[in-house]
Amino acid sequence: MKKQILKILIPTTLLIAALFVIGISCTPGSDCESQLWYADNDGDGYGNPDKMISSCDQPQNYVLDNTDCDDNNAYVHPNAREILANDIDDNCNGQIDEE
Ligand SMILES: [Ca+2]
Ligand SMILES: [Ca+2]
Ligand SMILES: [Ca+2]
Ligand SMILES: [Ca+2]
Repeated sequence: MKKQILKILIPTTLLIAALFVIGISCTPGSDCESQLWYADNDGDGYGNPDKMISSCDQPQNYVLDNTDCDDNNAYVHPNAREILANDIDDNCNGQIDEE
């Protein structure tokens, strides 16, 4: 009778132990919270809202910002000064060459 109990008990214990180990081995990923990174192609520090990836660590040439309206022009970003008469929305406010 005792042997039968052990026969059931041992595999159950092993199974629980195995699940515990699997659970522990999974946790290293949990202390890293993945976030969305946006491509900063022109290197002005402002990201392209159309080009994003999710990652824990900052990928090269990616930033957390997503407000660059022209990621091929480092002079165009939300903190840039509007340059008149260049037909470009330099400061990303949706208006071209406003005063
Ligand atoms: Ca940029
Ligand atoms: Ca830009
Ligand atoms: Ca503008
Ligand atoms: Ca302009």
